[in-house]
Amino acid sequence: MMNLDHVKSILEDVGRVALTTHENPDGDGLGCTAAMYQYFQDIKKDCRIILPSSLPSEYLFLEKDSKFEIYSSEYMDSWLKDTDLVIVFDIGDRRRLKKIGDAIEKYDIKTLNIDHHPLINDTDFSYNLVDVNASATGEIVYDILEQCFSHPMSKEICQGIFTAIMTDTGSFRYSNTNIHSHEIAIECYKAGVNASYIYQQIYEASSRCRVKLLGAVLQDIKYEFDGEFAWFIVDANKLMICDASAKDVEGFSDFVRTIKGVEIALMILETGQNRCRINLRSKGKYSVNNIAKALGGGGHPFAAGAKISKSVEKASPQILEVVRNSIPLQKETL
Ligand SMILES: [Mn+2]
Repeated sequence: MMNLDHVKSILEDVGRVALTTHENPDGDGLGCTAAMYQYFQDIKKDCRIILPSSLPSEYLFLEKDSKFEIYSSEYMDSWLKDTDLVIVFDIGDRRRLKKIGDAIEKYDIKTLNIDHHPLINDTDFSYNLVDVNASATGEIVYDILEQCFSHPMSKEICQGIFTAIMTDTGSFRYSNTNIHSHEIAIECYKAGVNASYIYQQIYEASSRCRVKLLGAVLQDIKYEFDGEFAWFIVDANKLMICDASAKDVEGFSDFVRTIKGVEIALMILETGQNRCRINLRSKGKYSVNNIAKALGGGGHPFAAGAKISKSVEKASPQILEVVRNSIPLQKETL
């Protein structure tokens, strides 16, 4: 594990650098790449942001100078092969790099992992800067720029940092919110960041299809363990009826967790004929990352997920069994 001084010397020495985050990128990963990109632009370093999958529309406000690019080996490998370092933000699991991970291996590029997820395997990356107590990876990025480089925290940089922390703390409401996340928010305000503008871009821009889908989901929540466990399935049929797509479910499990008495919210999302994805949210009484881990995924104690290569019909009973076994076991140790 590295400290900030190590990271500083690596970043100072590096020539060409690529920035990336996990597939289906979220506000934390995108905010980090946007902030770091702006820093490298400011100091005139050769830098590109290369994402494993497309930018969700609610984050288009972070886009400037077409800086977000989607990985394509055909168009990017000639640039990528001479890259000295790929900085990977908020990844949680190396597999979430998708094809970028293959290119990194192929061209033997050094990697720096900056994250607040627990490290699964410390040999996955050349260097690791991991702090599981950080509310967001954006908090770590802020500290690097502020403490290592005393770089001016411009509005552009702070907009990325604020987006990262705001989205990962549920707008400064979740249990991971800490003093430092608020301190950084103050610095972002000072730099001119417009918090309500960012909030509206991300959370007040639901399509009608998304709201229709949420309505359908809410009709169909199942409760178990005296209402402590709430779960729901979003299958292809539901998506079709509502004219919605998988990206519209963002935030649904957070919403179900807001129900009184619910300690664990689970979403099972059908993502293909033999593929589904689960999202787990906990209010804090139970950990859910071990449940996700048992199903081949991972995450934070109170927010975790997994991808399962099975049909939703086959996977659902297995997923539910893992949760149903875990709750009484965890109860014993409370
Ligand atoms: Mn994060």
